[in-house]
Amino acid sequence: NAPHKPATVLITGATGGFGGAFARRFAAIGSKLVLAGRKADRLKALRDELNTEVHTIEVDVRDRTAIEQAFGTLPAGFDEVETLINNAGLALGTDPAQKADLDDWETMIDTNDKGLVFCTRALLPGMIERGRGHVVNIGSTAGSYPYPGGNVYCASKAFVKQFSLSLRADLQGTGVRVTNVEPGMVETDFSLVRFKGDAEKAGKVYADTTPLTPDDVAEAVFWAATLPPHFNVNRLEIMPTTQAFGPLAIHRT
Ligand code: NDP
Ligand code: 8X3
Repeated sequence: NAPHKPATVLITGATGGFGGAFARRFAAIGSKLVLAGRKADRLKALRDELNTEVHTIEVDVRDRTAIEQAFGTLPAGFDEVETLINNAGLALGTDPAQKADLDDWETMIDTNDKGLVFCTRALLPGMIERGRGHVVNIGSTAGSYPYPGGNVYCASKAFVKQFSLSLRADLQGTGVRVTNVEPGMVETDFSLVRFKGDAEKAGKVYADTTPLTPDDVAEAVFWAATLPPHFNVNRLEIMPTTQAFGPLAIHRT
């Protein structure tokens, strides 16, 4: 069976680790790409590297008006997005809730949740009209398994999981698919961003282990997105073999 080829794929956070890997994976089968991100130079470099038709959009997913405008006025040839990959997102800090920076919390909610909702809402009507589409959200194992200092990041990804499942309920019968891909540890700039540029602290997250790579995650997304249209993957949880679960914590006096 030849895989289903999404004609046009829109990727948010295309300037980051996962985003670039997703772009390369879909370019390899000739999907047209809409690449959204905040860094114009990285978008241009990726467009120049890829051997497929690419439209780039410089936009912050937290800017609702800008998202509505940019996604609502895609140029001919790119305006029928079949697969939306809601990937833009970040974690900031690992301080306990009682010490965490409220601005960091707001940024995570605005980006990981509100931004994802803005992007989804902007493209859903077109997908429904065409009777075909796929919203692929990048959740996280953090959305299922809390850890100390994960507080709002974990909660923001739990939102993504439940929003994905709720979307499925609303979209039944429309032909539009929804998948939440939930990776564990993957080496990208994620930890560098989380620790605000502290490379030593970020490096320790991945030291002496074998994390997943962005290409591994791209393979999972690609699998779900290229299944035949009648086949919906609701949730796809993936992690490195070297990662697993710990016991519940018990405070003893
Ligand atoms: P990166 O830091 O490499 O990439 C994050 C991407 O999100 C960047 O392109 C970044 O753009 C973009 N982004 C952040 N804020 C905004 C914003 N306000 N508007 C537009 N774009 C924004 O990390 P990853 O590739 O690892 O992360 C991608 C997604 O995967 C995130 O949602 C993350 O939560 C999730 N994830 C990551 C895991 C990991 O271990 N790495 C595991 C599970 C999930 P810019 O460069 O402009 O900041
Ligand atoms: C990223 C995975 O475990 O750092 O979503 O939260 S984790």
